Amino acid sequence: MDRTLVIIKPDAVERGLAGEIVARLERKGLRLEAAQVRTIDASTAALHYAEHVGRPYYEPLVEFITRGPSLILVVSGVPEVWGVVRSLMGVTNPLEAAPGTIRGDFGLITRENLVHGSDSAASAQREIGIFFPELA
Ligand code: FUP
Repeated sequence: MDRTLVIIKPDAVERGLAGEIVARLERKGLRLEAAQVRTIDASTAALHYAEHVGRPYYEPLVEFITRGPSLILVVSGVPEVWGVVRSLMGVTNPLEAAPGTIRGDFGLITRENLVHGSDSAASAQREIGIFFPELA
């Protein structure tokens, strides 16, 4: 899969970091294939985060991701591009994410960790289908 889904989450949009995050993806050499500012609704969030249903953080996670506009992207540029995006993002907990990564440079809170990137080629295909069915 040569494309992956990126969500620049409501916290990043609220903080004016969307451009910085897009710039990091572009400077790495990745290309934008689709981009849309959208407030994710509850049913779309439930589809996207289906694997997290039942976890203690699930309800607040859905509340967070639906609270305001996100910038949703499809990016390409290299085979297994999902892995490139994941390395630019850093690990889930921003306190543990390496400096130089998006989460390591800009975050403090696990729930509000600025950015989502698909975690496999199969996830990329599934998630692009949720947000950009016309590209699937
Ligand atoms: P990641 O793949 O790094 O985005 O992280 P996960 O798929 O494990 O989790 C998805 C989102 O759930 C995270 F971005 C933040 C949230 N989360 C929590 O709020 N608390 C947790 O303990 C784990 C995840």
